[in-house]
Amino acid sequence: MDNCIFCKIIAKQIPASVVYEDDELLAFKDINPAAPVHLLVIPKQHVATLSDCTDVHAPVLGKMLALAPKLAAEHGIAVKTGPDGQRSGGYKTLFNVGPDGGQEVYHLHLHVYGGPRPWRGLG
Ligand code: DGP
Repeated sequence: MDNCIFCKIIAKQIPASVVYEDDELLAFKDINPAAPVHLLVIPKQHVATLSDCTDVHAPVLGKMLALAPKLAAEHGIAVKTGPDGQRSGGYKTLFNVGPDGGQEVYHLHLHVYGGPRPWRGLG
């Protein structure tokens, strides 16, 4: 898509701090992080919003979600379980969908937030 900022990142027409890339997906650091770790996972094929997704998008949506725990492990925010069974760490995954969902960039993206709190504007 000509006017899509995330398509331009995929095409390397504008810079981004890329943390993962394969044939279908790209992940990079959010330019305006709301948490100490704030990554975006996007499909390389342009889809504007989750609201446009159908069953045909299920495989790429699954890949996006499955990438989150791998990125979390690489960025030190994975859930850890201590010897007493107590969990620590962890992260939040989020799709903003449409205007009321707070979506500003219309190229499907999964937010991955983590790290020590407080985080900006997130529960
Ligand atoms: P959303 O509100 O869900 O559409 O979030 C879009 C996110 O995209 C927002 O957290 C800021 C981020 N973002 C916007 N433009 C750029 C950019 O050019 N580079 C990077 N790395 N992130 C961007």
